[in-house]
This record gives sequence, structure tokens and C-alpha cells, in this order.
Amino acid sequence: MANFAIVGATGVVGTKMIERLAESGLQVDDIYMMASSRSAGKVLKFRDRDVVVEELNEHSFDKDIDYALFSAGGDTSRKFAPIAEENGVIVIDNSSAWRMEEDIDLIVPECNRPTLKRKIIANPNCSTIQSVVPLKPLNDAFNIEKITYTTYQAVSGSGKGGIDDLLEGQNGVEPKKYPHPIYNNVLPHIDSFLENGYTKEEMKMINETKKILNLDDDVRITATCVRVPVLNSHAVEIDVTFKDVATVEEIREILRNAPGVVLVDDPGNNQYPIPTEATGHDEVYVGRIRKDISQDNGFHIWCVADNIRKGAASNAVQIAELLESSK
Ligand code: A2P
Ligand code: 11C
Repeated sequence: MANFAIVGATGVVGTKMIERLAESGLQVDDIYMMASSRSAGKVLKFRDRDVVVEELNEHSFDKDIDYALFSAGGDTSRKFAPIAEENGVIVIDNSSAWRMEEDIDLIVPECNRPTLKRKIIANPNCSTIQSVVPLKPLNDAFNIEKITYTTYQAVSGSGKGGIDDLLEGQNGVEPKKYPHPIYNNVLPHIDSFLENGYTKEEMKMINETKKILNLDDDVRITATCVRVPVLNSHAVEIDVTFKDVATVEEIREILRNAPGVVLVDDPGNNQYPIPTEATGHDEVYVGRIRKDISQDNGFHIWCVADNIRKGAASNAVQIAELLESSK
């Protein structure tokens, strides 16, 4: 039995957190839904209960709460996660606010375990999560030398604003979320640009991958992140080279048995991972595995996952499941 709070309960990810928590086998005693003053008083469903949304404030965590799943943006997490932590709540935070702090665990249950030095646990970026799930067992087997990521990211990663820009863009409405139309377009721009020419999204993938997989400093990683006119589920092309010799068959065999991975790799029958088939599932779909003919010991791996489920809400709930099962 545990008591839960969902912070950002009315948002795209918060809504999915409620749904995924309801689907889980977790015994949920009390549940609190929190959002901004705009949503206070709204009624949301959890299993067979009606729950009234409360405005998040400094006293929200005075109650007896075991886990608070946050998805209300970085500023809200930065301010309220420490308040929850001081009240003994375990925070599982979907924002980027805490991820790279040294004493904060950054967790993907298929890859690593919380140390709980702090009671704030960070949920990684969606594109990072779906990439490290297949890379973890490959790193264990062959030691990664270098990774080049190229992403094809769905508009749901930008919340309701991104979805609206795509759907309304079909009717010629000017975009509000993105600097250019996303309908009938491809934008090599996710999050803001940094001094080094990379975007924040690209640097998140690079830094978070190193932290989650605990990679040596000599491992080189680069990324190009691209928004595509797809409603849901991100695709990532992973180009990886290993320090130890690997074969396509060995990689396929490892991924066939890897936790959280589904291998869909039968190009002769047009079978490879695609967003419409990943949506609604928690697994990471991988395929198009082939030798990179331009590099020694290099491979191409295509992976697709539901960015709102495994990339955010499901991973957060799985962290709670992990903690509850190790009690
Ligand atoms: P609200 O719906 O009341 O604005 P999304 O990422 O889909 O836009 O969702 C963001 C979520 O974060 C929503 O639930 C939103 O609540 C919530 N939120 C945004 N700002 C705050 C805030 N200052 N305090 C609490 N919740 C917030
Ligand atoms: C996107 N990956 O698709 C982003 C959204 O750091 O959790 C998630 C940003 C983050 O736009």
C-alpha cells in the first residue's frame, strides 16, 4: 500500500501517469492530483475513484504521501521537489531540472538502480530512455566506443502545443509552439540552441546516456535531434561502435532477450519498428540492425518507442514499481 501524488496531473504526461499507475499492479491507497490554480476543482478519474485536482502549494506535501510523480515543468520541480523531499516524499521527477546533479539518481529500470542518496529521483529525457534500453546490454557485452544519435521526434514531446501546431497546421493555421510550421516539414531544432551549436535536447542525450550507462570518459557521443510531423512515438537512429568485436547475429540475439526490448527486424517482409505500432506500448522496438560498412566494428540500430509512455509516464511508474518491489 502506498499513497501517491501526481503533480501536473492535467498535462499530457500527467494524464498518462494516472492511466499507467491505474494499469499497474501497485496498491494505491490515497491519491492526490495537483496542478496550477487554473485546474483546481477539476475532477479526474483514478481507477474507480473521482479525484478533485488541488492547486500545488508549499503545504501540498504536509500530507502522508509516499511517492510524488512530477511532470509540471522544470521551474515547478526546482521549487517544489525539495519541499516534498523534506516531508519524506520520494519524488520521481520527469523534468530536466535535477537530472545531472551528482547526488541525484537518473534511472531507467532496465539499466540501473536508485541509490536514494536523495529522495529526488530523475526520469531521463524521452529520447535518452529509449536509446539506453537497447544500448545497456550491448555495452555490457561489447563496451561502447562511440555513439552517433539522429532522432526523429514526435510532436507530443512538446505537449499540447506541439500536437496543436501539427493538427492545426494542416488547415493552414500559423504555428504557435514551433518557430516554423511542423506540418509537411522537418525541423532540426528541439529545445534551445547552446553556445557550442548543439541544442539542449542534443546535449541531454549525450550527458544523460553517459550518466545512466556509467560510461568511461573516453566514450564519445554526439547527437542531432529533429522534430518530424508525427503525432506520437519517437524514432532514434543509433550508430554505435564497440571496443570489443561484435556481429549482427550476436547483437540480434542479445536484443531478442533484453528486458524492455522487442526485436522487429525482418526487412524482407517489411518488418521494422514504426511509430504507429509503438504507440500504446511500454517496450522499445528495435530493428534494421546492420553492419555499418563505413566503420570497423560499427552498427546501425533503429529504435522506436512511445515517448509519452516509456519516454516519460511509464518509466516514472516503473521506478515506483521497482522501489515498492524492493521494500
Ligand atoms: P494546468 O493544467 O493547471 O496548467 P503540459 O506539459 O501538457 O502542458 O502540462 C503541464 C502540467 O503542469 C499541467 O498539469 C499544468 O497544470 C501543470 N503546471 C504548469 N505550471 C504549474 C504550476 N506553476 N504549478 C502547478 N502545476 C503547474
Ligand atoms: C521533446 N524530448 O520531444 C523532448 C521533451 O527533457 O524531458 C522532453 C524534454 C525533457 O520535445
